[in-house]
Amino acid sequence: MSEGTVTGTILKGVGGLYTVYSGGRTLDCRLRGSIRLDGRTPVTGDNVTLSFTGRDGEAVIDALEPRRNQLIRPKVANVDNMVLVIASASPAPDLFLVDKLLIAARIAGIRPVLVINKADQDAGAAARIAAQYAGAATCLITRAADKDESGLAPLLTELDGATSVLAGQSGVGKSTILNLLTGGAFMSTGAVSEKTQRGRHTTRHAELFPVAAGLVKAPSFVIDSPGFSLLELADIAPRELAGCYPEIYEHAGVCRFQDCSHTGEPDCFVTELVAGGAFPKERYERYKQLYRELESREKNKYKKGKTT
Ligand SMILES: Nc1nc2c(ncn2[C@@H]2O[C@H](COP(=O)(O)OP(=O)(O)O)[C@@H](O)[C@H]2O)c(=O)[nH]1
Ligand SMILES: [Mg+2]
Ligand SMILES: [Zn+2]
Repeated sequence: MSEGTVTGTILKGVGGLYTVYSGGRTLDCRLRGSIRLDGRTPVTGDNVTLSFTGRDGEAVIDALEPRRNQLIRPKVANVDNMVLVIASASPAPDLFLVDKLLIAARIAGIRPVLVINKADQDAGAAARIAAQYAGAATCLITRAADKDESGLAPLLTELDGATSVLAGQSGVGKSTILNLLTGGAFMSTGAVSEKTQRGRHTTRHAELFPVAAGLVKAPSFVIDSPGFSLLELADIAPRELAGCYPEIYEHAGVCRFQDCSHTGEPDCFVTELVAGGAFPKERYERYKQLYRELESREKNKYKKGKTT
C-alpha cells in the first residue's frame, strides 16, 4: 500500500456510488476504472483499497480484494457469521427452519450462531432449544428488549471483528437487535426499506451497518436478511445431508450398509448416537424428514428429465 491509500469495507453501493467504511468513518466513493478491478463489480462487504481525492469524505476505489465467500440474497461478500434468531416462545420457533438455515450456512462455509431471543418469555424453553442445538452451532440466549444492550452481551463477543448476517422469522427481534447493535443507525434506514419490500419494490439494497464502536473491540458489521431468501432447503443430494450435521460427521462411525442413509437402516451408527443422546432425538426426526424431502425432490427432477 503506497502513501495516501487506505483499506475499507463497502457498506452499500447504489448506482455506482459506494459508501465505504474506513478507519471509523464512512466515505463516498466511485470506482477508479473497471479495468483495474478486472471487470468485477464490487458488492456490499467487499474489502477495497482507496485513495483520497482531496475532497473531504471522498475517495476512489482502486482495487478489490478477493472474496472469501458471497451470498446471493442478501448480496453480500465476506460473511463470517450467520446469526439465526428465534424467539423462546412467540412467534413459535420453527425448528425445521433452523435446521434448513444451519444447512445453508454449512454449505456457504459460514459459521452459524443460534440466538434464542425473548428468553424472558420462557427461559426453560430457551434452555431446551439451546441444549438441542449444542452440537450444531454456538447457541446464545438473549433478551433484546432489555433497556440497554446487556441482554445482548453473549452475542457481542461472537460479532466482534466479524461480518454477520441476521436471519429468522419476522417478529423474533431482529430489528430490535440490529438497532441496539448499531446505536439506532439500522432503524433510521432499515425500517424504511422493510416497508418498500412489502410493496411493489421487491429489490432492496444490501446494506451493512457498523456495530457501534463502544460495543466491540474491532470493526464489526451486521446486515439484515430480507424476506424468505434463506428459507428454502438447499439444493443438495440426499446423501449429502449427513455432511451438514456436525453431530453426525464429528462422530462418524460405521454402518452395516455402505450406502446407509441413516434414516432407520439396521446397525447404523447414527441410530446409536441418538440412543446414546449425542444426537438429539427431535433433531434426528427432522433429519429423516428433510432426507425424505430431498429424496422426493431428486425423484421429481429425474421424472421431469425423462419426459421432456
Ligand atoms: N419480550 C420480549 N420482546 C422482545 C424481545 N426482543 C424484541 N422484542 C419485541 O418483539 C417485537 C418484534 O421485534 P422486531 O425487532 O420488530 O422483530 P423482527 O421482525 O425480527 O425484526 C417487538 O415488539 C420487540 O419489542 C425480547 O427479548 N423479549
Ligand atoms: Mg425486522
Ligand atoms: Zn447409517
